[in-house]
Amino acid sequence: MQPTPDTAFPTIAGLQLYHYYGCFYCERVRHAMGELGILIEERNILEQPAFRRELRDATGRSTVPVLRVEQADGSVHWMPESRDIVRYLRARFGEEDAQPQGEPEGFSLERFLLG
Ligand SMILES: N[C@@H](CCC(=O)N[C@@H](CS)C(=O)NCC(=O)O)C(=O)O
Repeated sequence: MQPTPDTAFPTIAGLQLYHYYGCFYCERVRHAMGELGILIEERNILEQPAFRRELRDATGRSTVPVLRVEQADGSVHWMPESRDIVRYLRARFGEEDAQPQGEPEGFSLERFLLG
């Protein structure tokens, strides 16, 4: 049987987010998705062993989040690191004139989630 993604609504073609709930770094990516108003197919590696296997086969690890990106030429790029994923999504789907944010000191939950 084929594993089923978590997302029930139409999603952006060619993008899949390997994740699980309760993972802070995954939450950072989901927060950015909400901010950008985009839906990406979510593949929960704890609920679906087949997704975990796909991830391990591709990256050699089961660390999440990882964004699977199908490129125009048909090749597939596996993008780990929540900050890199957020940066990629903002560059691709964000406002063109959005300014990059600086790096203020001290911990802030909001900054953590915003990436
Ligand atoms: N630097 C990574 C950290 C990712 C990370 O540590 N993810 C945890 C879950 S929150 C994980 O997958 N740990 C299990 C493992 O590494 O196998 C990021 O920002 O994406």
